This record gives sequence, structure tokens and C-alpha cells, in this order.
Amino acid sequence: MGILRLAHVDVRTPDLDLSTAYYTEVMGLQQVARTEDCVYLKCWDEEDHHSLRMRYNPRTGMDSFTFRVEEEDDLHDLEKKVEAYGCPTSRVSRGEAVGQGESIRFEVPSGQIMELVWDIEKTGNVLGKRNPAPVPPPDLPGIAPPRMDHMLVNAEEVAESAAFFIDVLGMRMTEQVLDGNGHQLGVWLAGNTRSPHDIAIVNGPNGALHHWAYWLDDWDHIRQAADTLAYNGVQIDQGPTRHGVTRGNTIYFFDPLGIRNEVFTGGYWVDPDTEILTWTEDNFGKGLFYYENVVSQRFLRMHT
Ligand code: M3P
Ligand code: FE
Repeated sequence: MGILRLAHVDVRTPDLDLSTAYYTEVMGLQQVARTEDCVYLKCWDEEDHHSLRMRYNPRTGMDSFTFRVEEEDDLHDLEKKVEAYGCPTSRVSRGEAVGQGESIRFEVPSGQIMELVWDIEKTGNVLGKRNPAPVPPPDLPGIAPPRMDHMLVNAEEVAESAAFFIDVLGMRMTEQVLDGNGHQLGVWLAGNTRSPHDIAIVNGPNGALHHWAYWLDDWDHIRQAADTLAYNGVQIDQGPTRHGVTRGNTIYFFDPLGIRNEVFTGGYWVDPDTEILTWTEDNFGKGLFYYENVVSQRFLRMHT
């Protein structure tokens, strides 16, 4: 019960056509809808209406991020809990947003706008439900990830923010990074999925988006993604490499407006009784990038 998984990320771009070209042709997402000022995109194996909304605005940034709750009642339970914690909530009614019904919105302690929704329009993946092929059509352009995986937001007070996601929203912590005084510098949190994280929170400016990540099925697809990125002249931030935290294989890179994207695979299964893994600050280099063992300043200090 409660939070199920990341549903969609909503961002602003000053060049909707350029961003759309990148996300469809290089990232290889499907464009599912376009209004006067918004483009809606999804991955080929996603069942929901969309996982990315891009809205035209002169300033690049994140409007909000949305998690899906498991049951309809969870929406109203969590609305009460968020209100009781002291965050005012507002409701977005059915018909106000493309691809979904009623939702609730609020500002998390680190300043980002979060939305919870249960009623999402299920438009299905590209494979269909009758004798589906196990793979998408071979001619999909770009990286073509099957689904969005997780996101990372920054917080000035990681512990306060983590407590909100855990105690109020009911998410589970899987890993954390502690400084020498035992204060949290980063936390990795799972909803009701079996992955090591649906969202992570790492020390940085309030309100910032660090990245969101697309799932790839294996390391070889990460290698192919690196080839696609290099071929298209995309600026790679780090990788291909491996995280110590989550054990995931990864590449970080920037979209044309400077928003960081990640492709991610690997990790491990998390059960409700899996014990929390702890990293100490002196090992954070390996936690971030296991092979390089670096705490890259560009990686930590650049965000949207
Ligand atoms: C990940 C991940 C930072 C760590 C990032 C880790 C920003 O993105 O997927 O585990 O310190
Ligand atoms: Fe990540």
C-alpha cells in the first residue's frame, strides 16, 4: 500500500522542438501527445499515458515529479498525512491534466513540487497484450529504453527530506551515505517496487533536480547507449561505469538544454526486510563511481 513508483517527470524547456528531437531521436522515446505548449513522451514498454512532460518555458527546470500510489484510497490517506506533517496540499481535478485523473500536489521539505496520483490513463506499451513479441520493433531510433527507472533530487537537509519520504509517504530506505558525524549526505528510497531506488536524495540546493534515469536491460545496452550518445555528439558527464551504491551500471549525460539524464541497469532485488546499506563519506568516491573512485565536482554541483 502507499507509494508504488515514479510515474512521470514534468520539465520546462525553452526549445520544445530541440528537446523533442533529442528525446525522440537520441533517447528514443515515443511521442504520445502534443498540445500547444507541451509534448508528452513515454518509453516503449510503459503502459501509462506518459512518463515525461516537457512544457515550453523560457527557463529550463523541473515543474514537478509524480509518483503513482497503489490504491485509490492511498491518495486520500497520504493527503491527510502530508497535511498533518505541515505541508499544505492542493488537488488537481480530473480533466485538468492530460493522461490522468485527480491528483494531489504539495511542496516537499526540499522545495520540489511533488504530485501523487492513482488514476492514470493506461494506453499500453508498443507490444500489445495478445501474443506480444518479447522485444520492440528493431527499427526504433536512438537508445530506446524500455522504461523510466528513478530520479534524484537535491536537498539542503537530506535527513529532514528523507524522514518526510519515509515517515510520511511510507517509502523504504535501501542505502544511505553518512558523513563523519553520522549525518545523512544521501539516501536511496524505494516505493513498492523491488529496485534499490525509485528516488534518491543527495545533498545540494533545495528545489534542484539532479537527474532522472532510464532503465536498460543489461550492460551491453549501456555500451550501445554510449555509442549512440557519442555518435550524436551528446555530452557525457560520467561513464559508462558502475555505482557502488545500488551496484548499478550507468552513464550520465546532458540533454541539449543541460538537464542530466542517466541510463541505468543492474542493481539488486530489495525485499521489505532487506537491511539498509551504509556508505561512509570517506568511501563516497567508490559509492558514486566504483571504478574511478572520484567525487566529481561537476557531478555533485551541476543540476537543473
Ligand atoms: C545515482 C544512482 C549522487 C549519486 C547518484 C546516484 C548524485 O544516480 O542511480 O544510484 O551523489
Ligand atoms: Fe541515478
